[in-house]
Amino acid sequence: MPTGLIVKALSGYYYVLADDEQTTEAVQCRARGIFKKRGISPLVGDRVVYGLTENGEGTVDEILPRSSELIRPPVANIDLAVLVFSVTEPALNLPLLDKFLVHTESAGLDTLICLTKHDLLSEGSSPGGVSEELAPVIRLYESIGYPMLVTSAKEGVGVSEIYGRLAGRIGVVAGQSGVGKSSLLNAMVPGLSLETNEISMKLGRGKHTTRHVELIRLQNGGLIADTPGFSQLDFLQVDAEGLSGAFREFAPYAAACRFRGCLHLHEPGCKVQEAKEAGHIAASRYNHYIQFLNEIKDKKRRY
Ligand SMILES: Nc1nc2c(ncn2[C@@H]2O[C@H](COP(=O)(O)OP(=O)(O)O)[C@@H](O)[C@H]2O)c(=O)[nH]1
Ligand SMILES: [Mg+2]
Ligand SMILES: [Zn+2]
Repeated sequence: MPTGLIVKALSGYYYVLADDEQTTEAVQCRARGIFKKRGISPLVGDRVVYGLTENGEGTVDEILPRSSELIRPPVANIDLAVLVFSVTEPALNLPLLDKFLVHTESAGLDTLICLTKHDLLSEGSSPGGVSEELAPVIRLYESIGYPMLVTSAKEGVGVSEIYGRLAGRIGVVAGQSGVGKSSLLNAMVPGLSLETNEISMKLGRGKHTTRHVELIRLQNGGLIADTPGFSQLDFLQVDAEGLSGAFREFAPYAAACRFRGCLHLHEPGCKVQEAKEAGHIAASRYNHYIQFLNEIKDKKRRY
């Protein structure tokens, strides 16, 4: 039986791209009833075994083991999360960036941070360089170990770099609405014309509100999913201790805290707090950690 990749899920159908190179059209498939019974649903990004039925459609018969699974957006087997933030319009939102990073860390994903719409800042920037206000942000996240790209879909800056990092991998683009995700993809894929500036769509209530995820094929063997903007993420899967683990740069200090399970709040002998006081951990990162910790505790209280 043939194998393939689910590139789109819509209205109960799964669109499977065959692994054999002959076919380029995705096969429209239903999932077998057995999945529902087991409480499993196929996800975009799933590698599957499928069968063809007489009417030219198919059935997803088996889901091959997943390497990763995101709930929001619902995608499996992601290799790279591309987090898109505009430097302005909307303003760079570092709490949200840190929140996204908690998610990508706890899902075990590689992450690439793109700061886009750089053309809008260029007045104050040094020639060919990065504007002064961005430099410390870039330095901070690079020091933690996150690759950063400064991009502009409008001027085609940094687009081929994102493309190159997706070669042979499955990526997902995530970020607030209006930051320029679709514009970046349009700049990356010749002939692609994803709708941009979806604000008008949001206002038109009653319009099609189904937010589906679709993988777009790149010529270098990569696949990338655009996602509808989401400004809010909740921490359903992350608990208080997991949260600390999702702040990468805390790890060497957290390991030396006096108490096991230290939450780095006011505990004596907390090396994370010490590192923050000494400036080895950025105050912004520590503060966001505390903020998220409170959100997780609030959430727990409500259940
Ligand atoms: N100046 C400038 N505007 C951009 C850039 N990228 C996107 N935009 C604009 O920002 C708005 C939102 O872009 P869109 O791609 O729809 O964002 P999305 O909601 O994240 O997919 C649109 O009006 C775009 O034209 C950029 O690099 N520079
Ligand atoms: Mg978009
Ligand atoms: Zn501690």
